[in-house]
Amino acid sequence: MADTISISPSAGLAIASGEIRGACPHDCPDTCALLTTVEDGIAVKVRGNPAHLHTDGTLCTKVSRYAERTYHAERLTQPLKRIGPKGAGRFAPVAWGEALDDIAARLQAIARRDPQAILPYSYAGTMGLVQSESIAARFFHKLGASLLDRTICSTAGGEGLTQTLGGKVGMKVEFFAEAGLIVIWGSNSITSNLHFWRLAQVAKRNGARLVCIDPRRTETADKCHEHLQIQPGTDAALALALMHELIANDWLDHDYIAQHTLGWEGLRERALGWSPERAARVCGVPVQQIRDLARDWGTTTLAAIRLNYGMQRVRGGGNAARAIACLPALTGAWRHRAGGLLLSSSGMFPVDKTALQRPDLLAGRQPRTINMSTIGDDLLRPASAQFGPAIEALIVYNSNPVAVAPESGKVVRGFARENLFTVVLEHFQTDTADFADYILPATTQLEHWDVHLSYGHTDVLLNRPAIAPLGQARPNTQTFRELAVRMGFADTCFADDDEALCRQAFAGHVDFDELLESGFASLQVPDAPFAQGGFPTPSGKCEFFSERLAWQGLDGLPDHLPNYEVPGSSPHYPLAMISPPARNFLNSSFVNVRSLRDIEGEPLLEIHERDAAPRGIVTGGVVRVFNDRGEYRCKAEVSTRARPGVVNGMGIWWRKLGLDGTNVNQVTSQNLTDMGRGPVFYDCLVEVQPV
Ligand SMILES: Nc1nc2c(c(=O)[nH]1)N[C@H]1C(S)=C(S)[C@@H](COP(=O)(O)OP(=O)(O)OC[C@H]3O[C@@H](n4cnc5c(=O)[nH]c(N)nc54)[C@H](O)[C@@H]3O)O[C@H]1N2
Ligand SMILES: Nc1nc2c(c(=O)[nH]1)N[C@H]1C(S)=C(S)[C@@H](COP(=O)(O)OP(=O)(O)OC[C@H]3O[C@@H](n4cnc5c(=O)[nH]c(N)nc54)[C@H](O)[C@@H]3O)O[C@H]1N2
Ligand SMILES: [Mo]
Repeated sequence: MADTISISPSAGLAIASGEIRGACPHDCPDTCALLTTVEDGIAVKVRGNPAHLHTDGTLCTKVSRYAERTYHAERLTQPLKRIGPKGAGRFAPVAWGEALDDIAARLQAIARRDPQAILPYSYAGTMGLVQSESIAARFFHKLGASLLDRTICSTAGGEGLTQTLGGKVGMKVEFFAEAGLIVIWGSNSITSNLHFWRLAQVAKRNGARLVCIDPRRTETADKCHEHLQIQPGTDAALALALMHELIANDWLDHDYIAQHTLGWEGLRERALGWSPERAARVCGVPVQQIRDLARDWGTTTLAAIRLNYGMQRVRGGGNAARAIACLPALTGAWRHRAGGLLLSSSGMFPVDKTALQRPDLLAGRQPRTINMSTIGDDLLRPASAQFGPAIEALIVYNSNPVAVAPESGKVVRGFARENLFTVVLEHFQTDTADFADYILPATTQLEHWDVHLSYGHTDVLLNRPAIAPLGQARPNTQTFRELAVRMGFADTCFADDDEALCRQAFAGHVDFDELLESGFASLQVPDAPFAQGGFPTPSGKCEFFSERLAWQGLDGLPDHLPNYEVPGSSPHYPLAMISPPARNFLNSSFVNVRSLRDIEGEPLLEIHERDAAPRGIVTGGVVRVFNDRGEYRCKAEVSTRARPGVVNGMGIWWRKLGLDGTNVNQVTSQNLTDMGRGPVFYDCLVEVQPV
């Protein structure tokens, strides 16, 4: 099956007809294997590859529309140059050569003063290792541009996990199907991790108990046996109370604790301070729910946690991930392949980042690092001894910061600076592209090579181009290669083609011929990776106590850190707001795909009857959601999906496709998490009024 046509790797283009193996590029744990049907050079259908275990022949609604997105009437197919005022979104076509000559000249002029005034801004629009940070990273390293701290999604939880387990490691996802208890924690799996949900369904049919921990009554919560609808940002309190009950009832694996953990005495003492009653008050759930979950966790042998990043977008996100990551070691759940925890599997992949990104091109320079989560403040910062030069040029690729970064009022003001030179590589004229001086058209996954790891399973996937680039679109790599030539970067690494880069990513670890042949290859990972300990921490143990954190002057033990914006702490803004993903969008991607936007309707705020009634808010009415940082308008839905006191502003709409040219990030803050310097999208107080 598949690849019935011959592809010329050197040309990098597919022609004619057939079925091409690829990989879904989107920022999602599932990383599906794709089969694209091509007829006369046109991609007519994209489906899930049935030969790939984790994809199992099924795609989500969004990606099954990938051809619609690719051939979208508004796809950018030629370079554009700004002709109107900044942010007005008015552009005229320009030749590639002219655009690149001018961009290179502008960057060179800035770099002569200080290359750190140039900043790349990218995230996971594509997760492909080649079209994200390969030639682009080499380019910015060679230039000596500011480095970007890529914190916008997962660094708090990632850091918490690393301090406790030693890395982004955990259970193999397939074994959730065999578990007897699955705790789905901070994850709306039906929306954001569909292929895991299929495994949870298998377990459920075999008698497993499913428990969901989420402030929102999600579609996933509806289908679990139990839902702990906690107050946002109280997960660590809940985890500590669970430990309290494990201790009080001696539901502990003393042998596992003695052999494979570090810091038990301290953790024990900390947990004993968290009675279920105390946690119930903090979390806002019945005490019996906490006791019941502790009993289930303590008495089920095959007990597994599917943790996701939804719980770490608050001040104490890193600590919360740490506390939760202690639970499987306490009961020895790791002894079994269907026990333990999975937040992210990405740390298990032996990616050769040094080969791809070539940090040696810095040649001893140590540019400053800018945190992508505070881009609003940083674009508005003047030069200073502490900050260094003001940011004068921004090259954006694989990201839509004007829509997705917090406190967008400031982000917009920053992007609107007349003295900021902005280049955006994109598929579409997004909110961010509106502010560009040049927009450069990029290829989609159907049009370029790439290779992928996954953060939800343990297979490497290869993506072959299925069709020729649309119009004049170019892979990100090609754009940076050509810029490198114009900047006079002579290093031979800038000549590596995309297939060569795909080979470099896992060289020596993954058989590239296997990837070429089947489109995917599984890593060799033990079924129960920590059955005998062997955590990749400095001590080799599960570190309840982290010396590395203590050295940094932080608490070595996990604790509950209340949100920056706890309900009750502000007289004007009584409601907590979370802004989780909408099912038919992927962050801000797909918002412009008509058929998907039609399903989502309009930007929506879910609000509980108890909060809606006194404010005169009714379903379908327009409301303004506001705080001191800004305001945005959307439609209200009075719904028990919201817990009293918490509103759910479903994300992440393109600002210009919303009701008033703003979106939910108008009200989120640039505060940072306890670990990992991440954003706190779900730690946000607002007021809501009918309009
Ligand atoms: N359809 C779709 N799929 C996606 C995405 C998307 O936008 N749309 N986004 C992708 C991305 S970028 C990522 S990072 C991944 C993971 O994406 P996540 O952002 O983790 O997405 P969800 O799985 O929806 O999990 C968020 C859940 O956490 C809940 N939550 C909010 N605050 C708290 C809290 O304080 N505690 C707890 N326990 N729960 C809380 C929310 O209500 C929501 O149901 O999914 C990816 N998959
Ligand atoms: N309020 C609130 N804000 C959030 C979140 C939330 O839950 N609530 N979630 C946060 C999270 S988890 C994340 S990960 C971030 C996501 O933020 P981003 O990584 O910025 O994700 P997207 O909004 O999907 O934007 C990705 C862009 O990359 C483009 N793109 C895709 N592939 C390519 C390519 O090959 N080349 C080029 N040049 N461009 C490409 C797409 O067209 C799209 O416009 O948002 C964060 N923002
Ligand atoms: Mo994310």
